[in-house]
Amino acid sequence: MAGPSEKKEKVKKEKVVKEKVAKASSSGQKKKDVKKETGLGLSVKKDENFGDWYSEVCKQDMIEYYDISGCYILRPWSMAIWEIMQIFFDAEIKKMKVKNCYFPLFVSPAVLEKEKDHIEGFAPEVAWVTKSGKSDLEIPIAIRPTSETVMYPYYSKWIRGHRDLPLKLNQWCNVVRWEFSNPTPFIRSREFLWQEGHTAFATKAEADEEVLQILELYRRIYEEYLAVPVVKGMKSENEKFAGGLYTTSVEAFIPNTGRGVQGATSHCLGQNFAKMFEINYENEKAETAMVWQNSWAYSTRTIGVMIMTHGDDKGLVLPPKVASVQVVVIPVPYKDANTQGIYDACTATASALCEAGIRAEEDLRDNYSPGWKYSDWEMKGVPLRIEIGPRDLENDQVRTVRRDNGVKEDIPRGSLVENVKELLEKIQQNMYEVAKQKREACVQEVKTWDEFIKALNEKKLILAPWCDEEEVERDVKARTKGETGAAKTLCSPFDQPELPEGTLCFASGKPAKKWTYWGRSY
Ligand code: 87F
Repeated sequence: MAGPSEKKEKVKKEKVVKEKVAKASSSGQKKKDVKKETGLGLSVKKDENFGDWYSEVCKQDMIEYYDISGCYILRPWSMAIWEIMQIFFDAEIKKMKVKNCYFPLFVSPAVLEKEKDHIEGFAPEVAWVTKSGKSDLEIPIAIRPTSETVMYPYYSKWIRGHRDLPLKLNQWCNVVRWEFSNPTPFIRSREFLWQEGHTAFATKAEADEEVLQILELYRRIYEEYLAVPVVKGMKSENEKFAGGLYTTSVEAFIPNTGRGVQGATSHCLGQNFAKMFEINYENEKAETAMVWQNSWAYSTRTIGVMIMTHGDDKGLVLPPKVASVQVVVIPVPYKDANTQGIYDACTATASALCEAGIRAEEDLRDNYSPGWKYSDWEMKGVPLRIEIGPRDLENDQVRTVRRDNGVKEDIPRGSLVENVKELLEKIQQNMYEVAKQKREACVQEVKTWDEFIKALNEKKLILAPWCDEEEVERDVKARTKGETGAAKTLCSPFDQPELPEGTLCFASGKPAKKWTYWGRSY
């Protein structure tokens, strides 16, 4: 039992904590109050202040800021996008015989530090739980930043003979990395959602093949779902996952900031972890052999890349394939025209679309004008708007308005479903094409250091012949260090342009080995 003085101490401490909490939340409140109340529409333009534009767009419907820096609430509007990608990817990896599992969030220090080399550089980002209630834990517990060290002791246990291979597991989970550089919703947050796949094979050839199969799925998520063009390629020795053998990635590019962004990674770990965790098996010849491993992940960062790529001065622009509402139907009543008839037509239109598998919704709110609703749904990024007014009712048609390019078209109600399906496909395709053109316009081939610096200052995505030496990449980083971050390699594209005999490295003047993309990055 606590004595009176201890009790007093407890009350005092609780008061301090309460005050701290109140202060933290009121300062958050203040920020909100100060923010200009803009009503509908954004207060910043994408071209004028990209950073503010991005956070404003995110804050409209996708996320809510939280009272812990770098942590964000994913609201239904963004979570739905995550779920749609999840359904696609989960089904695809199941076709590849990958099975889902779930490992604990907590990692003991012994397990976390088992693989010293790999954890060393990352150590400052690991978050620890040190208390339960008011008492210190005897041994602090880490929160997973990734799960290699969590999972692999059990791979060692579960893999005994060649019949246990391949072992292909995936988990959908959250991870925590206590980042210190500026947090950005979706792009860099301290907690994020991802899938992490961890597989083990008898041969390197099988592992190599899977690395590329997974990378192709990541390309499809970006290009087919998010309508974001990406480059598939190999990471440099400096930029690969240090614990692995080689790293492949899909890389996106944000023209407004001139920054590359690593979209997802698929690593071949080689036998490094197998050695460390003794993941051995008895092969057909009854010899002891070591497994070959891969790991791969994509995260909620995908959503941020999509927002940055397609959003405009009116707000979000969602690709139809990931939009939780693909079509919104808005009544446009006019004076004493047949208002009920218009409302009924809207409901019927949305139902017909839903029945055909299109995600449609009618907006019958009677406290907003049609114009207000147009802006509201434009801000939310809904790909297609349907308007129904007295004239449309009369002509047995509806008016469609595309979010991506504003094009209006009247379509007969008789062919509603086919026409809308076609329009959604066109929007999806067009969004990809436009994004690709914008990216292509930023690609700059350079041959010399001067050209490189000029292109870097012009926010280009730089493609340069490189000698592929670690020392040279480090040197480029050092020579380009500035307020906006240093330039580094993004990847060497698998699709290599021709490299004529005698081409020299732009940075070292040594013979070039390959073309590599360079730039500042997120
Ligand atoms: C931060 C703290 C501790 C990245 C970290 O990419 C450890 C790490 O290991 C860490 N940040 N990494 C590399 C993650 C590699 C790998 N893990 C599985 C992936 C794909 C999924």
